[in-house]
Amino acid sequence: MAQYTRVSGSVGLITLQSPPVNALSAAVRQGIVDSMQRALSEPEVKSVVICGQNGIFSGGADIKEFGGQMSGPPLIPMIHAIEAASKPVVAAIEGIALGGGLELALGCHYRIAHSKARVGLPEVTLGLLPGAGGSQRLPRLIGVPAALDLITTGRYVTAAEALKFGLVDQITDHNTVNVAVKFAQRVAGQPLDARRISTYPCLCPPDVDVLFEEVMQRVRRTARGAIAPIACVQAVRAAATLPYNQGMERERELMATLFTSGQTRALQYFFFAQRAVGRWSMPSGARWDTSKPRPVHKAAVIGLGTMGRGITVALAQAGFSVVAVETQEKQLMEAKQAISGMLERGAKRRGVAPALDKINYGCNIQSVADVDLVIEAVFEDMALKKKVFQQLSAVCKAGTFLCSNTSGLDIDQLACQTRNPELVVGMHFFAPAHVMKLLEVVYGPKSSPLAVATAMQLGKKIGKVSVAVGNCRGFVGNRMLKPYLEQALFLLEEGATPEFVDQVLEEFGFAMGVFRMSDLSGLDVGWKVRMADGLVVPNSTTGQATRLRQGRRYSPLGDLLCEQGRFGQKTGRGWYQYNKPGSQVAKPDPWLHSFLDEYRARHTLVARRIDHQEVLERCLYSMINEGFRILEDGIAAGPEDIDIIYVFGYSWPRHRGGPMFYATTVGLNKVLERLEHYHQAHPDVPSLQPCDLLRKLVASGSPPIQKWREVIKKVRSQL
Ligand code: 3H9
Repeated sequence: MAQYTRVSGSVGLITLQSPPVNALSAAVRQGIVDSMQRALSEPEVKSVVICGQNGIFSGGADIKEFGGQMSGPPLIPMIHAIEAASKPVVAAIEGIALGGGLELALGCHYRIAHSKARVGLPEVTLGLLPGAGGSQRLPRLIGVPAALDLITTGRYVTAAEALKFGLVDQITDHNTVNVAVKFAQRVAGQPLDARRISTYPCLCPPDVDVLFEEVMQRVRRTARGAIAPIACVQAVRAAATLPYNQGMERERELMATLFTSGQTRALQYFFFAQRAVGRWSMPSGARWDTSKPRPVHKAAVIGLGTMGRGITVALAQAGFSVVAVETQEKQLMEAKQAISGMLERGAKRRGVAPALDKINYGCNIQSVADVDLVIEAVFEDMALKKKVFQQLSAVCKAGTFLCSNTSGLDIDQLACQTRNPELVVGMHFFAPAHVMKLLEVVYGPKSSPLAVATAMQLGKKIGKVSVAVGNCRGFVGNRMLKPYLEQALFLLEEGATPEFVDQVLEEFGFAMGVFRMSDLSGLDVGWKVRMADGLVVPNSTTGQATRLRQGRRYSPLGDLLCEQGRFGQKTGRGWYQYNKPGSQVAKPDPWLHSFLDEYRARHTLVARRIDHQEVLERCLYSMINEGFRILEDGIAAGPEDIDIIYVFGYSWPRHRGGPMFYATTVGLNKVLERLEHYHQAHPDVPSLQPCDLLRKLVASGSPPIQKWREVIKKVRSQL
């Protein structure tokens, strides 16, 4: 709702009241309409101020209303009525004015912002455009280039930046509402014609066509199939080329197209999923709201390879004191230099001082004795990690949390090396660790809710999206990657090329196809793991046994490449060829094509024509099937956890919501039917066998994803 009061005798004050972010729900819109009518009809009132309660102007349209029947007064005419009002209306912006919230402020005649406020039009991140006049008013107020930047990226700007753009008229460090009320008294009675943004001409640079062309090209390149950024450019172009009313008509048409696209549904699901993962729970019943974290002041990182360096930077940048330990003298010197460089570059970008003094380096594990939490990031080798955990347990003060950055090893085995296994959890960062948003917090059977809560909170403080997951081989992300990689290799055996498989996956929206990604991360990483698992048979040549391991189909293609020293980008050869080692420009490699031909001939495999659909279905549905198994096993508490991990950690296209949400858009029955089909064709590939949970969901009528947890609970209780 919105509360109306009269202040200082002549100012009508409208306060938006809809906690927590004063979203513009039907009740709020009705409140604004009623309050405006009152303010305009009361002769004593000479001007109006609109503000939000609890120091927040507004987080925009109420996203929860999008799925259902719209009720209450619509936003667009409401904002037009404010702009057309005969008395000056001043927006008092505290906290945030986002999306529809900023559009409401743009309908006001003046905008006063607190210096700590942030404003923006983030609709594009929800698969929409600023559809309450924002796409037409913003370019008229701040010019086409700046408006294109804000609307196509959805980025927020500080009050100071907003002032520079001319987006707000004044900023203040004092009580914004009081300042706005005084301002409103001052401007009462002044003419308003020059204050109505919809009447402004849209100022364009002389080369505006070139600008739109360039922006459109950039947006298409980075959108990876998302349609909202393109619609945003089209809407701003309408502002630049059409009279306001026609521009509004174009905004409405584009908005209608976006609203009916599946993409906005996926992105809205994703918005709520990001918040849902913070409400973690463990199979023991421990939960986010009943488990208190312990404060961490000082942390340590053990092992300063690529991951350890990134983790050290992430911690220092967030203000933590860090003890960074590397036992090899040469590595330590190199790491020091690299970390300082990363901190300096980051600080320059953010316009702050580099946090160099937050880090103390050491070459001895004894130097971590007094820290509150340790993150071990040594080489991915169980024996080595066990030794480190034994040492840490002996050295650290009582109560220190011991965390491992392993990407898939058994947390329980590490916990068993320590005196306090309840203080051990996994903190699986993704490379580069100071950039990538995802953190898997892995709890073992002995991990305490205190340890999980502390790791989750630490993740939040260093700007990560943290997801609590159970302990199993590969946790959630890498466990699901396995069948995906496996299918990609089988497709090569059956006739596809790496370029074709990658092209299909990139057209789907992945930043990188599976083979380009393998080349980037290094083929030798998986090779070592497979060797440790006893899967690699060196110099394997022919015979059915070569393609069968431990009773299931196996492709030795990756192993054969590694035997040739083809480890990917770092060696200049992998699934592709590169100009030189370390280069990132992948080119198809004729050698690889003949190698595949010879391989098929040796194994009497007849190459067949494989189409887009088969690549997508086999790679994605086998991965999704593993996701259902993960839910069934209780490794992830809900589908949102999996989807967040895949979007933030594995470049799954956000506008498709994540693998589990994507399954709902395909239709669970179709996913099941196709898995059955492929499993029949490949009975020696267990990852294609549909899992029980998927069957149960289909049998119970494919409920919406928000209801899956109930079915999962039932399935688990039957186990
Ligand atoms: C729009 O405006 C369209 C128009 O152009 C045109 C229409 C015709 N609605 O994030 P938090 C909930 S599109 C409903 O944890 P923070 C959120 O789910 C909108 N609910 O807090 C959470 O609920 P719960 C454009 C909303 O302090 C709670 O509030 N606006 C909305 O870290 C707290 O949120 C946006 O895209 C909403 N608009 O961050 C802004 N916003 O506690 C979206 C939040 O049950 N919002 N909730 O989990 C945000 O970016 C952040 O929430 C914000 C606060 C920065 C505001």
